Amino acid sequence: MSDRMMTVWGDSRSGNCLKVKFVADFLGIPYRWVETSVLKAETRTSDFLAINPAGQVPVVVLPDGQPLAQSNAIMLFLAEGSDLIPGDRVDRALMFQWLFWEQYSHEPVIAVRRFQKVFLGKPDADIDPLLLSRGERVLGLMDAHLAGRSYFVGDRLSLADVALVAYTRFAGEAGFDLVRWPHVAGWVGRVEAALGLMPPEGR
Ligand SMILES: N[C@@H](CCC(=O)N[C@@H](CS)C(=O)NCC(=O)O)C(=O)O
Repeated sequence: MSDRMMTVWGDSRSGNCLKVKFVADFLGIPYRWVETSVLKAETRTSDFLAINPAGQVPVVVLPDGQPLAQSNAIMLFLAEGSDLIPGDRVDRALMFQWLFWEQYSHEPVIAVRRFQKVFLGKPDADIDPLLLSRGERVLGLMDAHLAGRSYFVGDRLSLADVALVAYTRFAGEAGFDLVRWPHVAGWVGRVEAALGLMPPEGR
């Protein structure tokens, strides 16, 4: 394997980590993947913390040895100059709008509820009920935005779609049946097809 290849430390059940894989695969960027389990606390070893002191995946190490963390920052780095970042200034700013919203309002609800249900095995009664009401609001907002358009920005695939699909495609595992949000369900299928992804098992 080439030394000039990027290394990705990621947990393949994490949407944040899969964002990096999706963009690298879509753009044909080579990488080696080091499976790093969050549940087994492999993000807490001294070797891992030397790469990312925040103790989180994903983190990549670029061919020159530079580490880079934060899924959306990694995607932006990988996709620079590609069609996944709109050339139009307003569309590009709208893509950023959705990327920031994904991190502040979407991921902390949909991903966290999925983590608690699937990975921690918590019964619904033990999960903060706000995660359910906030998740419904998040999906409602996305559904309204997607009514009459195919993608989030400029009617073409962009990093906004990749970031948002990463956990929305697992919304069922988080306890949100996408039948209630048909525009979101249609868009998930469209983005998965555009990225060449199979729907996750059980959906
Ligand atoms: N905002 C970060 C979030 C990263 C994150 O929360 N990673 C989780 C897995 S999805 C993690 O490594 N958790 C382990 C921990 O925080 O201890 C990103 O988008 O990369």
